[in-house]
Amino acid sequence: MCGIFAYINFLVERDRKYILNNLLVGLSRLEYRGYDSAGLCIDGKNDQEILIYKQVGKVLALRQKIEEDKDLDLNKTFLSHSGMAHTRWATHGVPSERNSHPHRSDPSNEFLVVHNGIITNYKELRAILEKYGFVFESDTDTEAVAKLAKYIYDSQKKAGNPLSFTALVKAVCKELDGAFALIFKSVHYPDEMVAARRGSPLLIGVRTDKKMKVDFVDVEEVVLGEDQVGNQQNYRRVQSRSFFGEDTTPQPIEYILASDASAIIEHTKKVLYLEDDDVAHISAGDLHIHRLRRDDNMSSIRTIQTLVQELAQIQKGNYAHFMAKEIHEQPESVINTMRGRVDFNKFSVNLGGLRSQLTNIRRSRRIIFSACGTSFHSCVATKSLFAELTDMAISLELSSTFLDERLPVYRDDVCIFVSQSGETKDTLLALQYCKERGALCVGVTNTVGSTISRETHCGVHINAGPEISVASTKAYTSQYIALTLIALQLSDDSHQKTARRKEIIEGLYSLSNNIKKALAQEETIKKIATQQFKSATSLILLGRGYQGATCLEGALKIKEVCYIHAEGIFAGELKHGPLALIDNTMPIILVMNKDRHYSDVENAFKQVTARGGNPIVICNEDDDSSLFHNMSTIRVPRTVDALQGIINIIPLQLLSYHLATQYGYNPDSPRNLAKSVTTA
Ligand code: G6Q
Ligand code: GLU
Repeated sequence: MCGIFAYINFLVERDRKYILNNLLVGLSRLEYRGYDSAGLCIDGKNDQEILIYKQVGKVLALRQKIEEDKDLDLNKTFLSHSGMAHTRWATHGVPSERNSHPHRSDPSNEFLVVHNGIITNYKELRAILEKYGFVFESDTDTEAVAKLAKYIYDSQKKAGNPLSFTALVKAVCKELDGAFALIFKSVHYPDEMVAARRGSPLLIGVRTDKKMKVDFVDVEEVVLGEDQVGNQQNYRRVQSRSFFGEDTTPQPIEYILASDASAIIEHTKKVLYLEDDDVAHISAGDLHIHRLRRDDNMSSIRTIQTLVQELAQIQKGNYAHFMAKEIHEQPESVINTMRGRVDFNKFSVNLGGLRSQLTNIRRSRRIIFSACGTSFHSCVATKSLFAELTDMAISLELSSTFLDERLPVYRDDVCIFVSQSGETKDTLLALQYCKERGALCVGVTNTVGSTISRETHCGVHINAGPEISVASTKAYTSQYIALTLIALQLSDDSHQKTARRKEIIEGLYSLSNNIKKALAQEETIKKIATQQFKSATSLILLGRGYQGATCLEGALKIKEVCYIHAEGIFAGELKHGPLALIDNTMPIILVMNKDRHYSDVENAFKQVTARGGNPIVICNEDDDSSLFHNMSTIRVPRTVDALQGIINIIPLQLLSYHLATQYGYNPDSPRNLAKSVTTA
C-alpha cells in the first residue's frame, strides 16, 4: 500500500525548507505501509513553475537528492503554497525513478497527480491519449490520469467552456475504473488542490485558529456546458459539505492530506475522512467537498462523450465482442487478482482487506457462502477447498433462496458474499439478513465502491478489471482465485496444511501460462462448437468433485449466450435419474481430469457410451487413455485438482462464445438478461 501526503498553507508564511520538511516527514510517517520509491512536487520560482523530485528507495534518499539541488533556494518564502508527496508500492511498472509519482501531463508540468490504487482501464485510456499525441514517459497506470486531465482541460477550453478544477477532476474520475485516492495539482489553478477517492483511503486535516465546523450546504447550480445542439443545460444541484468559519473573510489556514492519520496527527486533531466518491477542493483557504455521482451527466460534455465512445471501442480491442476479449484477458486478469497478495517464494498469502478480521473468521463456527449465477458457481468450485483447509463447516446458499428458506444465521457465523457487480439485489438482501443477525460479513467483489464492498465488515477486491459482457468469464476465474486465496490465508496457521498449501500456491504460479495453453485450443473448440453442437437443442455436462462446478458454470454460459438448454450434472448422480436421458442423440460434454475421481468418471464415461452416448471429453493433455480413441477430446494442461476448474472452464467459455456467434447472437447482451440484477 503506498502513501500520499500533501501540505497546503494559505495566508500562513512558510519558507521552502519548512514546506519540504513537512512533505518528507509526512512520507516518513507513512513508511510503515511499505513502498519502493518516493517523490514530491513543490512550486518553483513562482506558481507557474512546478518542481518535481523522485527517487527509488527510501524517503531519506529522496531527501538527500533534494539537498543536492544547490539551485534550490530553501529560504524562499510563500504566503500560500500547495505541495504533495507520494511513496509508491508498484503495481504497474517496476520500481524506478521514471515510474515514481507525481506523474505529469506534459513536459511543462501543467498537471500533476499522485495516486494510490489501481486504474484497471488505463490501457484503453493510454491508447486514446497516445492517439491524440500524448507521449508517455512511464509504465504506470497513473500517468494516464495526469494526461487525461490535460486532454479534457485543453478540449473544454478550446470549446469555450473552461472547467473549474473540481469539474475537471470529476470529469477525469468519471472515466476511471478501479481503485484510487488521487491528488491533483496544476499551474492552471495555482494554490489549489483537488483530491478524489474511490476505494483507497484519504484524510484531510485542518490547522487554523478560526472556529471551524463542518456542515452540508446546498451550493452552486453547476452549468456543465452545451449539449450537442448548443443548448445551455445540464444544471445540476450539487451537495457539498464545507469547512467554514463564523466569518467569511480569508483567514490563515493550513491543510494536510494523507493516506492515514499517522501523518496528520502531529499537525492537528481536526481530521475529516473522505468517503468513496468524495471530491475535495481546497482553494483560497476554503475546503469544499463534492460528490462524484456515477450518474452525473458529466458525459454530456462533448469531449467526454467522444472519449466515452472511443473508450468503449478501444476497450473491445481487436475482438468482435467484449466476451471474447474478456475470455482472452484471463492470463493477465488472474495475475492482477494475485498481484501483491501471494509470495511465491515464501508460499504465503496476504489479503490486506481481511487482516483485521482474520482471528474472528478463524474462531467462527461456520462459513456460509451467498451468491447468484456465475458468482455462486465460484463458491461451489471452492467449497471443498475451504472445508479441507479450514476444517470448518461450510454451506452454500443461492442468495435468491437464502431468504425464502429463512435460514438460521448466528453471531458466530461468517457469511461470504460474492458478487462481480457488488449490486445484485438478492445478494444485498441476503447480506442485510445476515448483518441483522450479527454474523461477520465478508465481501468478494469486482467493483470498487459497490454496495457490497461498502456494506460488508471486510472483504477482497478481485481486481479482474471492468467486465462489460453480460456473460461473466474473467470475473468467474478471478472470484475462484480470490476465494482460494482466502482459504489459503485462513489456513496459514495450520502446520499440517503446509504441504497442501504449497502445492496450491505452486499451481497458482503457473496458472496464467496454463490458461494461455487452454486458449490455444480455440480453433479445435470452435470446430466442435460449429460441427458437433450446431443443431443441439439440449446439452449435458458431466463432472465430478471440483469439476461439478465447472459443469454448472459451463452449462450456464451455454444457456445464457446460446439460448440452448444445458445442464451441469455431478457424474455420481447419473444412475439416480439423468442416465435415462442418454442416447446417441444427446450431446454430452464430459470433464475427466487425472485426479482422485478419475476412475469414477471413467465409470460414468462407460455408462454413457454403453447407451450410445458420444461425449466430447475435456481431459488432460498428458492423458493417453485408450478410452478416447475415436472420441473428440479437448486437451488442457494439468494442474493441482483445486485449481483445475479454472483451466477447464476456458474451453467451455470459448465453446459457448463460438456457438452463440455462429447463431448470430450477441453474447455481450443476451436476450432477457442484464449485467447486474438490481431488482429482486
Ligand atoms: C453470468 C451472469 C450472472 C451473474 C449473476 C450474479 O454470466 O453474469 O449469472 O453471475 O447475475 O451477478 P453478480 O456477480 O454481479 O452478483
Ligand atoms: N498503480 C500505481 C502505480 O503502480 C500506484 C500504486 C500505489 O498505490 O502506490 O504506480
